[in-house]
Amino acid sequence: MTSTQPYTRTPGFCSLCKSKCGSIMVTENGKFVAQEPNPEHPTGKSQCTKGKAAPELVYDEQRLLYPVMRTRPKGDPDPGWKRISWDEALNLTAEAIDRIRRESGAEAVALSIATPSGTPISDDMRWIERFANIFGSPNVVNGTEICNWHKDFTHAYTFGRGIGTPDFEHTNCIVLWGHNPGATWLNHATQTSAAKARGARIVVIDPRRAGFAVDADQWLRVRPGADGALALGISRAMIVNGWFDKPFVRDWTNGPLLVRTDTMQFVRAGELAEPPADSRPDDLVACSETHLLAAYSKTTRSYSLGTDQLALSAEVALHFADGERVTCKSAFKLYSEVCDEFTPERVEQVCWVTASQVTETARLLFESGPVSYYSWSGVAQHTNATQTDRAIATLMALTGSFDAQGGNVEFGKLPINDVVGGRFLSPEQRAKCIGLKRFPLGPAKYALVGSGDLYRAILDQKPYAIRGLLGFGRNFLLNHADADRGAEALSRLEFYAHMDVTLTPTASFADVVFPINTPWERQALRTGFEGSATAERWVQLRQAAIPSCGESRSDAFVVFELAKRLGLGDHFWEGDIDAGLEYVLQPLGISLDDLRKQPNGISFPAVTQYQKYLTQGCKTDTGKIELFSEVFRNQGQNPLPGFVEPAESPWGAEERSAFPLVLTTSKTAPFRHSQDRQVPSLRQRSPDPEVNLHPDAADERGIREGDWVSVRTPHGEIRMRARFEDSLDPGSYGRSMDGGKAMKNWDCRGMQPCPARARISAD
Ligand SMILES: Nc1nc2c(c(=O)[nH]1)N[C@H]1C(S)=C(S)[C@@H](COP(=O)(O)OP(=O)(O)OC[C@H]3O[C@@H](n4cnc5c(=O)[nH]c(N)nc54)[C@H](O)[C@@H]3O)O[C@H]1N2
Ligand SMILES: Nc1nc2c(c(=O)[nH]1)N[C@H]1C(S)=C(S)[C@@H](COP(=O)(O)OP(=O)(O)OC[C@H]3O[C@@H](n4cnc5c(=O)[nH]c(N)nc54)[C@H](O)[C@@H]3O)O[C@H]1N2
Ligand code: SF4
Ligand SMILES: [Mo]
Repeated sequence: MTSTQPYTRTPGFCSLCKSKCGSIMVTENGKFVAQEPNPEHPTGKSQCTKGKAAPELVYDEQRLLYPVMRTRPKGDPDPGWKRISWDEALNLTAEAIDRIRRESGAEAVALSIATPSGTPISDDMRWIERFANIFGSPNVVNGTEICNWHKDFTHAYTFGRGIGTPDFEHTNCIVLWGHNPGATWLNHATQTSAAKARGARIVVIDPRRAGFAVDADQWLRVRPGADGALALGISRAMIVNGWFDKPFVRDWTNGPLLVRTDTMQFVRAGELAEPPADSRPDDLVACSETHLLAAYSKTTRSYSLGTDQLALSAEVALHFADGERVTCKSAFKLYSEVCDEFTPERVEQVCWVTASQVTETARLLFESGPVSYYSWSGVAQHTNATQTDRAIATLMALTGSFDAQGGNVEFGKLPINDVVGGRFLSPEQRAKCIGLKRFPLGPAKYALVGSGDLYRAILDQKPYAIRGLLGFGRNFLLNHADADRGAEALSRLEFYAHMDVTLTPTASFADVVFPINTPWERQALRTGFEGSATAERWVQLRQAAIPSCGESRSDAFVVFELAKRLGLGDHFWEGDIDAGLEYVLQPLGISLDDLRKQPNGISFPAVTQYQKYLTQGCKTDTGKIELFSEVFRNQGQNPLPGFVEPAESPWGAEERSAFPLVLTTSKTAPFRHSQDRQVPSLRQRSPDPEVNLHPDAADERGIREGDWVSVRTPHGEIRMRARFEDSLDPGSYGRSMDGGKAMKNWDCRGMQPCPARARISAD
């Protein structure tokens, strides 16, 4: 490209997926012609095929370019879309949700949001969440239950914060646990490769040998959904061989604290016949190797004895003030007892990983610290994700790398004004979140709702009726379980407005659909990229490379306009999005204009503070990393990590012969979830929905490579093309690459979350 050509090259960033790669947007005579990597940007070293296909996404013929409303009944195969003006669409929507709010309360209107890790909705997510809070709805469906619940939320029950970021620059060992960054997070993959090149060890836990598994130091081919047992088994090997950071576990986990074995609650000093000296009644209690009792204050997070005197593994019979004598064990001892059940031999049987690999991995983690890790969809999409996460998190606590250089850290975030505004949602409204009663520790605690709960509220009015939905992209029918029930629920909504780039199967149940533009047609402010200390302190305003196609607009525009019509304009800068963004930036002392002048972004000095727990403790109930969670216990959950067999596994199922295979899922590099199948350069890389299976499993069924086959679960059926993959477990295992989501297969409803029991047969 030379300067004589009529090209303009503007720095931006690609927001199509989690990676948020710094990019250069190229236009030619007002037409967007290319997106290229931007090596000067902290996340811009490389670009994937989807990023490269950006112009095809922009000029895609399937795009919705005008607002439309339906003219035919819901459920009719043809919604009879009629073009309407933006004003009509906005007025109709505002009137409908205002009416529902007046009649049934704001909680009767739910919001759904597409994933910010696989769509550019991240550009405007803050405004959608702000709208939910200010409008007053505690019912936001964002898919956390099948995506990130474990790593971002469950993790906090153990560590007081989410998984954080692997400190790629300093780590000596990276564990990829159900995460395949080569296909899903380019910036993570680039940094993992760099760490590997300078000698970091790589451990991959994945049922298939993909990405970094190919030449990992350890690749553990786990049975889908059996990760919890594997984690407990590795922990056991670390404990029995002494391959763990004992001083760290003693000082910074709640391992030394004593638990009554009769009630499974922490011992309180006040209940003891002879409380430790100088203790307060609500202090917790630990003991020394010689059974001298020590008080622990949750407030000061300190013991009355030096921690070097504390016994980590303790069992004592204590006299209580009510005259009872109760056996009490330290949390670490209880945890070790759970792990003890998972001998290498048992793990081999349950997890399909060899016994020797369990021990070798435990030793490798001990010898190659500091250890960092990332765990994502491979763990998230199972019914046992919460307990599996507890098992993985407590295993990682044993390494002592938590928040240390080279471990998983929280890099310093930029001080910006929060506009999401959780404070606007009153405690009374929060308490109305539809899943809260059933799962008080789950997503509902954060005013988030699973699709199952949404469908129940719409169809069964339980706990009350959801009557309206504002759908920001989320494609329920292709990405969530039980699509038939989903379709039924969506068709029963009194009012449903959907915002999308294209008319999806989910949108076909809407009353009104708003056309949303693509990232290259809109401005977006990003305050902090992920993956490194420098990236976290990078602020950039992406400018629109071209005007929006047709009448498409951003999600922010929809939100700001709806707010005005609902009398909430004062919370939305009376419709002035730039004013809102200026407010976000205020504490940084920079303006949008400053950012416009520096389109590559502005970097703020990166200061990484490691081991913050040394001064601040952990934001958990006991102020320490929780091997034992009284919070879980008090809600009737297992206070200790444990292995729970996933609900849909054929393991132990009665009618195993009907569905003998284990089906799981993974993402493919060219596509994001239900998207991108219409993009020619991407589709040619994977023209058909594919199921991978071991050649022996195929042979048994008379299936040849490339055959169309039926994949059945107890819930539904899909046709896919068979691809052989000899890295999979040979006996009884198949894997769906494309869980019923190809655009050409919009009618493939009914796939369940994984692992599912499945049967694969020749067509
Ligand atoms: N079988 C199977 N199911 C899965 C998964 C799997 O791996 N296998 N993965 C699960 C995971 S991790 C997730 S996060 C969910 C994802 O579930 P969804 O968030 O529903 O994911 P997508 O299919 O990417 O749908 C996003 C929709 O948003 C639209 N869209 C794109 N850009 C924008 C925008 O800027 N604004 C708006 N308003 N809309 C936009 C797209 O056109 C598309 O219709 O799926 C889950 N379901
Ligand atoms: N190209 C592309 N990139 C994406 C997305 C996309 O759709 N396409 N989606 C974005 C989103 S929303 C998300 S959540 C992330 C997810 O990013 P990843 O977590 O990397 O996504 P997956 O490929 O679903 O799962 C990771 C690995 O888990 C393995 N796996 C399957 N079952 C199990 C199991 O039971 N145990 C273990 N240990 N592993 C298992 C799969 O074989 C796969 O290699 O990707 C983001 N980036
Ligand atoms: S990995 Fe690809 S799709 Fe994701 S942000 Fe980077 S270029 Fe865009
Ligand atoms: Mo996700």
